[in-house]
Amino acid sequence: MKTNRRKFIKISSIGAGGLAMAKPVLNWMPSFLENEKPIDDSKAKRYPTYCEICFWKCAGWTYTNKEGKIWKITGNDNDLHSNGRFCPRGTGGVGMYYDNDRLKTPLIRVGRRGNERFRKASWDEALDYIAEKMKRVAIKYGPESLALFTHGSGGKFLGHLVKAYGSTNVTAPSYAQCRGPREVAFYTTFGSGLGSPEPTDIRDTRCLVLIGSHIGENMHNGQVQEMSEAIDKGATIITVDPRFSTAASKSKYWLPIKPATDLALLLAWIHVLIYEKKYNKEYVEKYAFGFEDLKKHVEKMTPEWAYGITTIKPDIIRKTAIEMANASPSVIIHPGRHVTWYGDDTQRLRAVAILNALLGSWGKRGGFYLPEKFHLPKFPHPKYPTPKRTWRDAFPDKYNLAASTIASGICDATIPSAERDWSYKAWIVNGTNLIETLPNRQTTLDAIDSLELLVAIDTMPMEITGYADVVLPECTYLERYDMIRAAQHRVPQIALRMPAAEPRWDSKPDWWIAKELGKKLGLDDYFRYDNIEEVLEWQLKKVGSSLEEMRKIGVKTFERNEGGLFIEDGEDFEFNTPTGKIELYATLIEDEGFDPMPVYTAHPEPDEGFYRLIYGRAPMHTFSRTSNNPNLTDLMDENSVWINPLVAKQWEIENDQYIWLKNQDGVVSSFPVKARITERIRWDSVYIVHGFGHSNKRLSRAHGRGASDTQLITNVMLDPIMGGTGMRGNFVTFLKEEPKKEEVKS
Ligand SMILES: Nc1nc2c(c(=O)[nH]1)N[C@H]1C(S)=C(S)[C@@H](COP(=O)(O)OP(=O)(O)OC[C@H]3O[C@@H](n4cnc5c(=O)[nH]c(N)nc54)[C@H](O)[C@@H]3O)O[C@H]1N2
Ligand SMILES: Nc1nc2c(c(=O)[nH]1)N[C@H]1C(S)=C(S)[C@@H](COP(=O)(O)OP(=O)(O)OC[C@H]3O[C@@H](n4cnc5c(=O)[nH]c(N)nc54)[C@H](O)[C@@H]3O)O[C@H]1N2
Ligand code: SF4
Ligand SMILES: [Mo]
Repeated sequence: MKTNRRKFIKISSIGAGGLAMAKPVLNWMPSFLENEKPIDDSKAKRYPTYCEICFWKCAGWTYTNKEGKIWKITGNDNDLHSNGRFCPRGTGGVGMYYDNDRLKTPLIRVGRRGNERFRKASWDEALDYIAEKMKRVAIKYGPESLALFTHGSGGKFLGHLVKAYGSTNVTAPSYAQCRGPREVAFYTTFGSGLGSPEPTDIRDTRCLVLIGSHIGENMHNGQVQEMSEAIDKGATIITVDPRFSTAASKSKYWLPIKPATDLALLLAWIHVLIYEKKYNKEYVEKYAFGFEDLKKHVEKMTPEWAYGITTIKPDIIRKTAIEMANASPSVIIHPGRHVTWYGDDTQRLRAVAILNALLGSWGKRGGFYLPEKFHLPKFPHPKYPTPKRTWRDAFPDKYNLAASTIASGICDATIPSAERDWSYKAWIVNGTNLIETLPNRQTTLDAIDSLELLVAIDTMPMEITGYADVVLPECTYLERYDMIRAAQHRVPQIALRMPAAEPRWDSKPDWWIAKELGKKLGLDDYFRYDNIEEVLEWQLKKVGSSLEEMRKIGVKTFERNEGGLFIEDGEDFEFNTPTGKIELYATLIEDEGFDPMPVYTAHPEPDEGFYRLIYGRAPMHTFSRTSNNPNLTDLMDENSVWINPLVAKQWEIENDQYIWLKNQDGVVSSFPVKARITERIRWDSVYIVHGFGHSNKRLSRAHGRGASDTQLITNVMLDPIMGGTGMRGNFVTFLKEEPKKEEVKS
């Protein structure tokens, strides 16, 4: 335990700046216990789970105390995602269970949509209502006009239901609002996307380059731990960020780049590596396609050229390029995760992929490993019907390289238009708060206005539930089974989630909701089991395990059987691209009519008196999902706006003064936000943590606290290659007085 404790403190010193991770546990208060139904068969006990507070999905244990009540959560020592240690959010997950603001019963809307007036309903009545509407939609418009938006584990069950019903429109904002561009960029370069967890071999890297990616505030557990290990082993960290992030504070080089210009820096680095002959020649000759074209392409993109664009000095650009080259192939230009920034994101990430290729890091120790995931057999069911239409029909000849459905695209295609002869008519929204998640809120509201059915399945009364016709309360991850976690990693591993308590109030798991709704839709054949344990037992037995075994061990590790973790030196290796090589020159992108090599284009800049709005994460919160969590609000209960002291002086804004933000389209933040005056941000930008400024009054701790970045993101820079929504082209100015109501648009 001693060594664990030491490491545990170390992670928090990269992350929450030393703030005690154990605080949420100590803070656990009996006053939350009202209504709790424990599983008290064995009193003090531990139950395996994997965390749902973010999508790293760390496996751990939920402990119950002597009364059999949920007490604390810790990591599972054998889990590759957590190495036995949870981040502050994961530890604070207990608060999600004890939050008395939770949704308690099914609700059916009364009156106008969005007026937030509901009546309580039984499950039977609520599901009958939904089934009736779904049947009508299928007859009138075809089942393809229903879409499922889902983020989180329960989506698997609902996805199955929706496909059985006849629609393939299953989408998550974690693609076109998050990692989509990097998946397309890496796929078109290396023939493989990245997935989650990213296969970055950070623990053994000698040089880690972070372009915006703010590990340490972005608390993806394994990465934070590996970065800490790499720093201990003397790795060089280079951070490119207009803000002095936590990662920047651990870096040898901080490059405070002018926002929106990263592609110029990346191209200049490529120039230096090629023209100063510092790239990994052997690797490139053996595996890469298009080197001569690339060389010609970047001929004039010198550090001096990039200096004028990025404000990063030429000698720093050269020095950092040489640092990377010296570490080759144990170097990682991190692809980042939330990469939908400026609309040319696929091309920026292509430049990141090309740099990694020139440095020979793909498939190499200390670079990118070749991940493997465990394949669990699928529980048998009849074939799904073939839909007449898919989401692609709404965008003929567009976004062909997008591998997943585009959430914002479905939203757009819900608003009737003369250009289309059909539009979406029904949404099921599970575990995603679209009002705070999709940019351009007015479009989301217009789409919702055009719907004949909106079902929201959530644990909390979030903004999206306020607009639903029917709200269904899901129980939290601590009160339910879900599908076995079988994520990729260095070796294949599976993890079980099981309940540690009975669901509070009248909440139910998604597997149950999908099955019962399926029955009411006459789809019984797709749900040939009485409960989820049967499905899990069937799957586990097929791979030589059992529920009984998994309940004891939580995670099970298997041997690799798809080849080595790395590409051996000199090994012949065929990449899954049209040329079978790493495509420095991307033929797939060229086939779609776009530049096969990334080209820098300048983006609009703020007018006088306006500042670029950038946003990111705080170590103790996940998006909007934790901002009401009683344990985590204790650590941070509102966001603040970071402003450079020069700017603050000019505006006569004091530290901690509450102000309002107004964007380029005249939208004013609904609530005031505290100013944080700090040298840690460039003068041309302001920064806020995403997930605050909640407008739903039922969130007793989060309502009205801080500002919502989403509300201020009304200008979207669309990625023409894959439909991602670039969200960092918005500019704000400051209002020191509360604006008159008529000025406030939403
Ligand atoms: N403005 C702005 N927009 C963004 C981002 C940003 O930084 N700024 N980030 C983007 C990124 S990277 C991503 S990945 C997306 C994420 O966006 P979302 O997927 O929408 O994530 P959350 O905001 O956490 O919303 C999750 C919802 O799930 C509910 N929930 C939590 N647990 C459960 C559960 O067990 N069951 C059910 N049914 N519901 C549950 C929560 O109460 C909440 O309403 O947002 C994107 N959009
Ligand atoms: N604690 C916590 N951790 C999380 C999450 C969470 O909600 N909470 N969410 C998870 C999810 S889904 C995702 S996708 C990831 C997102 O995490 P990352 O992929 O690390 O996020 P980024 O989009 O890189 O955005 C944040 C950083 O970009 C910087 N930035 C802004 N504009 C520019 C620019 O023009 N150039 C450069 N170089 N930098 C810029 C900001 O200052 C900030 O430091 O985090 C994950 N981890
Ligand atoms: S990183 Fe933290 S919040 Fe995310 S799954 Fe792991 S413990 Fe949970
Ligand atoms: Mo994300």
